[in-house]
Amino acid sequence: MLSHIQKLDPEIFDAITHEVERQNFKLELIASENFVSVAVLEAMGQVMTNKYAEGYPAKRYYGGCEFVDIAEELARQRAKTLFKAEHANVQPHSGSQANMAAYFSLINYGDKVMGMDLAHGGHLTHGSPVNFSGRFFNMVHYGVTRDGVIDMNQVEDIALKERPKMIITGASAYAREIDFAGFRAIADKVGAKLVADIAHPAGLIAANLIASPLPHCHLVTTTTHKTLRGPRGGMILIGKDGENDLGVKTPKGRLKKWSEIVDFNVFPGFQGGPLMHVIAAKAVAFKEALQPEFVEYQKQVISNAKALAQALVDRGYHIVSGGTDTHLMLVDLRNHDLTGKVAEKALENAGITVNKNMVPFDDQSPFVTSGIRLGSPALTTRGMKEGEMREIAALIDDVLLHIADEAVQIKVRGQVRELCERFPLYEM
Ligand code: DSN
Repeated sequence: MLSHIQKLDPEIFDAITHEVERQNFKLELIASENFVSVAVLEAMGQVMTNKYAEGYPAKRYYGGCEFVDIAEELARQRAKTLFKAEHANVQPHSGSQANMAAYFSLINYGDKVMGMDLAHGGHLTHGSPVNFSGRFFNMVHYGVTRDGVIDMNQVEDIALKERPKMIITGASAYAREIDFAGFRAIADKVGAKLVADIAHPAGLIAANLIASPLPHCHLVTTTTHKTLRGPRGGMILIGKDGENDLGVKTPKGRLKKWSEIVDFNVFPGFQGGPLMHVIAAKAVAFKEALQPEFVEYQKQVISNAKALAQALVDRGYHIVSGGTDTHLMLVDLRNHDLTGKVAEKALENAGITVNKNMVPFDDQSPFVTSGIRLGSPALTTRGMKEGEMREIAALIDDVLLHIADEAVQIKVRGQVRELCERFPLYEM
């Protein structure tokens, strides 16, 4: 494996080899990460990377697209089947670019948009002032209550007061199911368009384990690499396509359908040539996600997250909102007198990879934070179950209770390695 890179570029070969080792022998608890199959890896590492294919299948600006057309058409069809969608655009290079195309498909520059506060679990592209969303649009925010949950009455009050043109729902660090039907009722009340960003729970939604936003939203955006377990990338879905009543201006004049306006905004709006090797890998991942084993996997993702959350609660940790309905949880470390930054570092030294994360009503900066976010998708892919989650809670507790004790970190690192060896991942 990788023998050509080894010969040509030993530095990159070494970096990749060390990364394979890191993934194999450390505990990956970052909620937005997963391990793709070797079939998905193969699809990404093949010659479709060489091909320019601006445009869409059967309507390209380049010759020689007959085979990449097959890949993109399969990816689109499989995505539609998986999410019960009438339209899928599989070209966005990332979730952020999918979101950017979604904003400009539904509203105009400068319009008012309501999104979840980043500090309460939202995403950068839901209105952070340092992101395009906060710079190009007039953003207002909703958050969670002191109990850590979204209160739909509060969301409605803010929407009625602010009257946004668009509402973007979805989150990066929210452990509970989102009431998409409730969001649609509020959007209709104020005449707003509704977008759901399902980057985090997309796999759980595809497996029908939590409610789908597709019937309720004008557009749905996602990444393809989190719970969905595909290659790194983005996608836009439309539950029910229809006549565009939006009045969004394009240099092409008034496009007839929402699918047309979305496709126009992805290419040529914000992107040039699509990454055809990644689109082929998306198709492979969607095929995997259509198999019955994928549903079993997602059920285990949720059971594992619940088991980990409960084991941490039993050890005295405060989980925001008290638990999880999904694949992730947010641990508020204030009752342990720890910051997220210190905890992330100590856990990393012990072979446990997590990310520091703001908790609602945090008084620490985003670089320090009072919490850590944990997720079960990657370890569930390795085959770990509830018993291993309880073992991992004990390892986390050991490190955090002895935060400055390097000997404990070294001991736990050994235990982590043993645990990982029981669940082999990639061949070296
Ligand atoms: N940065 C991703 C996450 O970790 O949730 C979201 O884009």
